[in-house]
Amino acid sequence: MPSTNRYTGLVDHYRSRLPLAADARAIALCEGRTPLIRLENLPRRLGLDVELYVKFEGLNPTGSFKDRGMTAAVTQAVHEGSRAIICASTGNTSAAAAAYAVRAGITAFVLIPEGKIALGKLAQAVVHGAVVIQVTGNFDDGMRLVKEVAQTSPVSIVNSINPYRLQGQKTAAFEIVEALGRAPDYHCLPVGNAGNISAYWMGYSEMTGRTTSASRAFGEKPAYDLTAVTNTRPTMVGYQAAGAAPFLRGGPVAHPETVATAIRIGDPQSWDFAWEAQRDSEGWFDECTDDEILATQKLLAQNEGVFCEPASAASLCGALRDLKAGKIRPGSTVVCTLTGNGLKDPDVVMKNGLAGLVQVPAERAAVEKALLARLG
Ligand code: AN7
Repeated sequence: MPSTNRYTGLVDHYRSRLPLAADARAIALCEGRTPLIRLENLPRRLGLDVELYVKFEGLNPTGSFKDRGMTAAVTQAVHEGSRAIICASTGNTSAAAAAYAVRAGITAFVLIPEGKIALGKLAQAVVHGAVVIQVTGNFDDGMRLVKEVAQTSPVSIVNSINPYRLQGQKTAAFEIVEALGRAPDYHCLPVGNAGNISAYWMGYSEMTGRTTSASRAFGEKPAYDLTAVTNTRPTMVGYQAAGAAPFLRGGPVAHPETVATAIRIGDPQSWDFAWEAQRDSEGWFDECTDDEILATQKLLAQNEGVFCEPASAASLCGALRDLKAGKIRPGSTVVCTLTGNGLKDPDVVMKNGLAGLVQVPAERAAVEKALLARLG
């Protein structure tokens, strides 16, 4: 237990609800406790009858939800004596792995796809001193290779096939139930490898005293606290990028393509867990085009002051569409997870971002003229 009330991170805070040894030293960066922001302008301007929140996971220490899973996975790996971790990544997992490895004093190996990774994420892996291995292939190739080399090399896999990753990530659902006093009616997420939607479903389920298949990876009745604090669970809704939508196609996609590089994944590792979430919550999967995703990223930034990365905007994009269509019941409470921070990938917004730039000589009159022309 921490010796003061200072919040140190989710491992110490939720230790009784996690399958970690009591004496495992938390490898932590104060991750978690991210804001649940109620959207005010967008629902009003769009005329939607909804209580709509975003869980802004971009405010975790490395700027994405991956920190939740990484603190748990690295805490366990170090407890087991591991000296090195490895992951394949579209960017955010590698950023988190790199940072938590530094914190633990161990080595991180990260396999990233050729090109197609946001520069900010690569910079994070580099600055934290991870060994960056660029694979001439995509994320799915990297994932396959990680599984192969981990069979013979002394490295711990910290992709979400590591069950401690989902354990850490389930705590986001705990925080939401605590903040709202109950579970939302709907929870919407972007889906890539499908670990996060599986983790939220586990978290919401455990808040009602139930288990899921992901919980039962730690035994039929897991040796951690399942005390019920609410009786309802949300309908889980997963949104994919149209060019990388295996859940819509019914099987792996060989050549995934999307501007939302974080979810450019064709062969999701948590396939069965995610279908369980869909089935048991009576939810659904849907897809968003790249244009819709980018438009939603901008809509959110320009109406609410929240800047998320493209992949994250998929959750809000789909939710707004399903709200307009009435597929999400009017009057509902809806939470969308914004998985990552927009600052990681400025290139995508700067492509057309300089179009509105106003250039003037360094003179007061010129600046005043520019102001007047825009004050209406
Ligand atoms: C911002 O970093 O898979 O469905 O290697 O970075 O749990 O995979 C990232 C995934 C959504 C999808 N939003 O979550 C990686 C990686 C952002 C992400 C997802 C990712 P999952």
